[in-house]
Amino acid sequence: MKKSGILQTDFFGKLANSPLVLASGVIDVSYSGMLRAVEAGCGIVTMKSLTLEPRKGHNGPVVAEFAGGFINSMGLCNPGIDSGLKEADDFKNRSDAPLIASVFAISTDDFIALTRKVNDSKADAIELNLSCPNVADEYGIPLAASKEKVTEIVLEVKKISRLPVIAKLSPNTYNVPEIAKAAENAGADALTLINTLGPGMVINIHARKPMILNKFGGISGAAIKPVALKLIYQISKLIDIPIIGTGGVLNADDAIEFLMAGAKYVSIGTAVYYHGIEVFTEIREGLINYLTTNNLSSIEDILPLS
Ligand code: RRO
Repeated sequence: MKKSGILQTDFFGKLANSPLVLASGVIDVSYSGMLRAVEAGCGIVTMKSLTLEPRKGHNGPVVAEFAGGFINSMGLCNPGIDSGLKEADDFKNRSDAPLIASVFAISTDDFIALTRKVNDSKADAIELNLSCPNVADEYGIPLAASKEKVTEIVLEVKKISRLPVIAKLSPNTYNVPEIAKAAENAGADALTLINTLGPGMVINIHARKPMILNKFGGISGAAIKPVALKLIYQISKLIDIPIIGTGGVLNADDAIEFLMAGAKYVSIGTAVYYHGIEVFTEIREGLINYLTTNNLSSIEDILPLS
């Protein structure tokens, strides 16, 4: 990893070595996976969304590749909040990189219980996953589809959280900007935009069956990048809180597009499946080259489009 300060950025008063974020759900159940991401050049890590109780998730295959990216229906597999936060603390005992604890629930009370646990951990921020597209059979449509629910949950969590609160929203509704504004009005400190698109479906024509056992799943990768960019651009004009942009970032040029759309941080998930964890090194070096070539002295000099 090249040593350079020009990518350093602030994350709620903590120093991040780059604006690159490890997306939730990618090699982030254990502290060692998150450490590897940071060693490769990632500045901030997000953990897999944690629920109050452990969850096995859906039966496999849960992930498949198609021309535009990936389809997944992991089904919220996670070790539960208590074990998950032990990994968070193990990570923080070994690294200064900011860590975002992602949590998932369907009721305000459960979000409050999860927040109390995160308060007692070494995490640097809490992300409310209001937008998993893969558990509608169990829980109904994601909370992020409702302005009222987003408002209530963010308001209540903000009352008790000692950490910055990030709301992760869904692209799968027409009024995302309105919901984003509601999250900010309720006190959210940042937004993560966007969770996976869909659900969608990919079929194996030889086996005559869907590529994943759950049939439908969230779509990530190159196919969703224009949707993410459009929402980030539109929403960044409406709100004053920072945006963690995510959705199809595969290389440094993509990351620069996200910064130009108005994101402050750029989160990377699917690219790790294609290129391994070294993708953070590649993107980091690509960003440094872009800054140097354009005579810019800091990542914050990549300004959003008007
Ligand atoms: O675990 C999943 O199936 C999953 C989650 Br929690 C999420 O937020 N987004 C996604 O695409 N998959």
